[in-house]
Formats: sequence, structure tokens, C-alpha cells
Amino acid sequence: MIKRAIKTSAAILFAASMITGVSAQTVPESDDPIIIVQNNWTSQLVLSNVVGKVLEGMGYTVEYKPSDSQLQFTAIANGDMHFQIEAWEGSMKSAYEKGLKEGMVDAGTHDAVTREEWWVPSYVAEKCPGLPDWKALDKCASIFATAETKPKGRFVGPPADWGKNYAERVEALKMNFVAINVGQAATLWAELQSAYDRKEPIVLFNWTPNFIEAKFKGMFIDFPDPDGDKCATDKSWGMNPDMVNDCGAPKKAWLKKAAWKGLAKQFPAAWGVMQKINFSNAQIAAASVMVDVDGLSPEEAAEKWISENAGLIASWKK
Ligand code: TMO
Repeated sequence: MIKRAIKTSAAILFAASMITGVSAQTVPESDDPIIIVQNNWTSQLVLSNVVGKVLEGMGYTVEYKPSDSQLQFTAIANGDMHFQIEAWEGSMKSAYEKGLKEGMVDAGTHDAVTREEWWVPSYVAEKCPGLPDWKALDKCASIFATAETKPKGRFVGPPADWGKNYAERVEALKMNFVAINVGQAATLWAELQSAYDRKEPIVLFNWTPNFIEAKFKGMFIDFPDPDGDKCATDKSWGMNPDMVNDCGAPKKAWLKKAAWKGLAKQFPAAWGVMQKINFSNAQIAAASVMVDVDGLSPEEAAEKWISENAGLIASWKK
């Protein structure tokens, strides 16, 4: 009944547009699913659900597909997936740019300024003078040693699909560390919590915006600036003349959206919303706090986030 009523009003709208000459397409323009990419960190899971729920509220059919954060851009270029809400410069720049060459569309840059980097809790600075400079960290490497890495220090690295091979950086900068990757983000936070409780030295991969700043005091390690693409592509650049990756990630990095090029034609109103979505650091951090501090599921957090940001969401639809 409701479907029929909607169809009828669509017919009236269509007739009206014929008379006025204004073309008014009804939303949804297609019942095919819009496929939203999901990755394996919290803010992305919450905010991809926010986008999906908003589009469902407009009448669209939404599906979610998990994807590797490096391979996703080729899948979006091919139309196997349609929209990614959080593409991070620090870990995904080259994969993102490859996707653009393959036909993926840049759906805009968020206001949020991001950073993905090695990070230590504040109490580590007392045991290791000169932080956050990376050379000072390297001098203290032995305090981060574990049975597995001694006499070198352990760097608790990210899941492999986040695309950064820190073993390469350690080698290029000739650091006294071994990068040990975790399998999932939850392991990073479990390692941090257990070290934090005992005030034991730890250096791990972290990023901002994230829930960490609401719960733990600490600092990112300052490595040499990557100087655009130079560090990643030019061996002769930087302090190691024989290797790329002798640098850190950018300190003020972008956060972008990515889309399948067919969205504009098949789902124009949804595409309009996707282009307008623009998150700040505070909005992204709040999304991850709801899950990692308050214990909601990503779906529950998305509902809450939507109810707390009703005005903002209305502005996306204008
Ligand atoms: C891609 N990430 C935000 C987890 O560093």
C-alpha cells in the first residue's frame, strides 16, 4: 500500500514536471543497492553506517562490503563497491592515487586534518629524554625490548592491510627496532592498556582523530617530513641515499572520500549527499569514542551519532 502510494505520488510529480518543464526525479532513482565499503577501524565502521542509514532514510537500498584498505580503491574504480567515507593520506595515498588513474572518483576532502604515526604515552618521555624526536626514541630503543625483539626495541605496528611497512622505515633509518604487526586494531589498544596500567614503555602505531586522545595522554614521534612524494619515490632523497621510506608520515594529512563514477548517473540524490558529507576532527573522534570508550556497537553508535547531528545531516540533503 505504502509502495503504491509512493509510486502514485511519483507519477503525479512526474506529470507535474511534464507540465512545468522542470525535471524532477524521484528518490530513490534506482532500487539497486548502493555498496558502502567497510574497513577495520572504529570511526570508519561508525561513519560508514551513518552514511548507509542516511541513504536508507532517503529510500535507497544499501549494502556493506568489507574491504582491504589498499585494494578497495581498485574495487571502487571497477564499480564492485561504490563509496568510501575515510581514505587516509598517511596510509593510503598511493593506493588512492592508483584508484583515481583506474577511474575512481575523488568525492571530496573532509575538513579533518589527520596523522598516522608511531606514538608513545606521556610517561615514556620521562624514561626517554628528547622525545618526540625519532633519534631520541632510537637511543632509548632497548627500553622497548621484548623477549621477541631484544636487544632491539619492539614497535607495535598496525595490521598489514593498513599499507605501511614499518620494517622498511626501520631499515631505511637504521633504527634499533623491530616492527611487529598486530592482526587487528583491538590488539593495539590491549597492548597499550596493559603497558599503561603498569607504566611500562611502549611505542605503537596510532592515529588522529581517534578515541585515544579522550582516554590516554601521549605524543606522536616526529620523523623526517616526507616532502611530498620525494621520500617514497626518490632513493637519493633523505638521510639514506640508497633507500626510499627514510621518513615519517605527513603531520597534517588529508582525509578524503572515494566513489564509483557511476553514482552520479544512477543515484544522483545520493551522490549529492555523499559530496556534501564533510567531517571535522571532533566529529570523527566522537564516533570512535562511542564504540571504544562507551562500548556501543558501530550500528548503535551510528544511530546515536545521527540523532546528535540532525542539523548537520539535514544540511547534506539540501
Ligand atoms: C587507517 N587508520 C586510520 C587506521 O590509520
